Amino acid sequence: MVSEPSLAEHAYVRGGDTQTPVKILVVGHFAVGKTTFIGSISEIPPLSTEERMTRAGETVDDLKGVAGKTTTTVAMDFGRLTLSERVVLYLFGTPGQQRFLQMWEAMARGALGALVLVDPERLADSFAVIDLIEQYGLDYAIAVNRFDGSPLREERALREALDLLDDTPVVTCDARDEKSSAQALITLVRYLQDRALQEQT
Ligand SMILES: Nc1nc2c(ncn2[C@@H]2O[C@H](COP(=O)(O)OP(=O)(O)OP(=O)(O)O)[C@@H](O)[C@H]2O)c(=O)[nH]1
Ligand SMILES: [Mg+2]
Repeated sequence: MVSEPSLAEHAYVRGGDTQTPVKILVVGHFAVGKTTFIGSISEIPPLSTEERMTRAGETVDDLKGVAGKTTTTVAMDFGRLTLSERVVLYLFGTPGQQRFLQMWEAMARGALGALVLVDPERLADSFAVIDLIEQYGLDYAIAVNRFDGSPLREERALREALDLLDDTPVVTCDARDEKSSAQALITLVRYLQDRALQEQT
């Protein structure tokens, strides 16, 4: 089980301002848009560990619907987003494939919560990722990454399909769009703050 971080912990001083670094995981199944999301939003050049995919991977990673994809993240994505004078998000893009399981222990440590990117056309692919997040006891919000042409699924049906709790936030986003991605993160952070407050009372 991961240690219990809080928004008030690990405050550090920079340039006279007190800022709180908050570690957030951006997770999701293969090709759901994690690298795109962090790339669109990070205020520092995002660290990405992309490698060209080989034919050998075709049997492992399902390229249905993302045939133009030529690279995959082999370790993680990393980016930073200053949300306010007080809160700086450190974003860790974490692969959802089972073969990366051993990375989760390190990734989840100290994380305040997770944004789970979901492709509405591949909902079943998200089950394993959500199981992992719950296993690590992380609070999360769902961001439905709408690929062009994908039908807008009713939120209620999506909640049922993913077996979400009533208070788990669900937002729609376009991972390529900075504003839309920021909105998804703001929704997550507000939810995490509410959860932290609830735990205090
Ligand atoms: N049309 C559309 N394409 C998208 C969107 N988000 C991502 N893509 C494309 O989908 C493909 C996969 O995106 P990535 O960001 O590489 O996905 P990933 O989750 O990092 O993939 P892995 O690291 O390999 O698991 C890329 O070709 C993106 O350009 C979106 O919102 N709309
Ligand atoms: Mg990636």
